[in-house]
Amino acid sequence: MAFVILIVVLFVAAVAAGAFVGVRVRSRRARGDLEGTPPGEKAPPTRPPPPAPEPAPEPAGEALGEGPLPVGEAPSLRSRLGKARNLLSGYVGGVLARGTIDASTWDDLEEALLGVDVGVATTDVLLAELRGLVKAERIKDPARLTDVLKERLVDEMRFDDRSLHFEPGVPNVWLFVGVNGVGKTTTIGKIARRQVADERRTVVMAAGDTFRAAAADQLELWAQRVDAEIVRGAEGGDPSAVVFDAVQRAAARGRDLVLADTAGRLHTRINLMEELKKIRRVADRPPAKVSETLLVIDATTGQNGLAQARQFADAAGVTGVVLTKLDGTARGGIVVAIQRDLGLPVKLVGIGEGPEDLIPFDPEEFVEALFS
Ligand SMILES: Nc1nc2c(ncn2[C@@H]2O[C@H](COP(=O)(O)OP(=O)(O)O)[C@@H](O)[C@H]2O)c(=O)[nH]1
Ligand SMILES: [Mg+2]
Repeated sequence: MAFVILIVVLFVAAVAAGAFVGVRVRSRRARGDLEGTPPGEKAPPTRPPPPAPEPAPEPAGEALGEGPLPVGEAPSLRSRLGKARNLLSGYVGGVLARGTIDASTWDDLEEALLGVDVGVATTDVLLAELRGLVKAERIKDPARLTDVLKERLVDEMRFDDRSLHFEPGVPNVWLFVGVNGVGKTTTIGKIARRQVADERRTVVMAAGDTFRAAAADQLELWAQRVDAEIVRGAEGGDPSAVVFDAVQRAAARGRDLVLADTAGRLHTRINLMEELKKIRRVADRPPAKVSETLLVIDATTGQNGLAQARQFADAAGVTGVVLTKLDGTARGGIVVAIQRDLGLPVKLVGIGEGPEDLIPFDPEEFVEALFS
C-alpha cells in the first residue's frame, strides 16, 4: 500500500515539474528569449534583414565622376597592355623554349607580329632583316634573336620629337581630327586637365563637333571638371565659326591654348576634309597659331583605321597622332605601322576612359611592356 502511495506521489510530482518547465519555456519564448540567448538580451531576428537599397545608377560620363578632378598618377603602360602582351608572350615563350632557331621560330614570330597587328608589310621587312642578321652573325640563341627583334621594333618607331608644340605669347590652337567615336572629345578633356594642372596654361575648348548637341555637352562636362572655358555653337552650325569664336575669345582674354574638337562626319554634303581645311585656315589667322593638329586613331580598328588615317593626314596637315584604346585590344602593334606608314609620330596613347589614362608615348617602354 505504502508502495502504491509512493508511486502516486512521484507521478504527481513529475507532472507538476513538467508543467512548471513548460510554463518557463513558453514565457521565455513570449519574451523573445530562446535557447542559448541569455535572459534580458534581444533574440536575433528570425528573418533576414531587408535587402540594402539598390545603388543609384551611374550618371552619364561616369568615367569623370562628380566634382573637380583630383590630379593623380598616370597608370603604367604595362598594366594596360595585357591583351597584346598575353598574345605575344605565348609565341615568344615558344620561341625561347625551343632553344634553337629553326623554321618554327620564324613561323611563331610571324604569327606573333601579325597577331598584334604590326601589319604584313612591316612584319615582312622585319623578319627578312632578322633572317639576314641571324645568318651573317651566326646567331644561335633565340633569346638573342628576340632581343634584336625588340631593338628593331624600337628603331621602326624612332622620332626625335614627340612633344606637343606650344609657342608662348600667342593663343595656340591644337586641333583634333579623326573619325567618329575614336576618342577625340575624351582626349581633349584629358589633355586639358594636364595642361591646366601641370603646365598652368589657361584653356578654351571649342566645341567644333556641331553634328549632335550631345557632343558639345560631353565637352562641356570636361570643361567644368578641368577648369577650362568652352565656346559652343548651335547644333548643326558652322564648326569654323565656333572655332573662330573660341580663338577670338582666347585672344581677347589672353588665354594660352584653344583645344578645338571637330566632328568625324557632317550634316551637309560638304566634304569633311574641306571643312577641316577651312577650320584650320580660320584658326591659323593671326594672332592665333595652329601649333598642333592631332589625328586621333582608335587602336581597336587596327589596320582598317590606317586607311582612314591616311586621308586625314593628307588633308589636315597632321602633326602627330594620339592612339586611343590601347587598353582594350591585342592590336597594340598598330602603333608600329602608324608611325612607319604615315610617317607621323605617335605623341600620346590612350589607355583607358579615366582622366589619367592618357600618357606620352615612349617606344622603348612600349616594346618592353609588350615583351615582358
Ligand atoms: N578604353 C578606352 N576607351 C576610350 C579611350 N579613349 C576614349 N574612349 C572611349 O571611347 C568612346 C568614344 O570617345 P569620344 O571621345 O566620344 O570619341 P569622339 O567621337 O572621337 O569624340 C567613349 O566611350 C570614350 O570613353 C581609351 O583610351 N581607352
Ligand atoms: Mg566627340
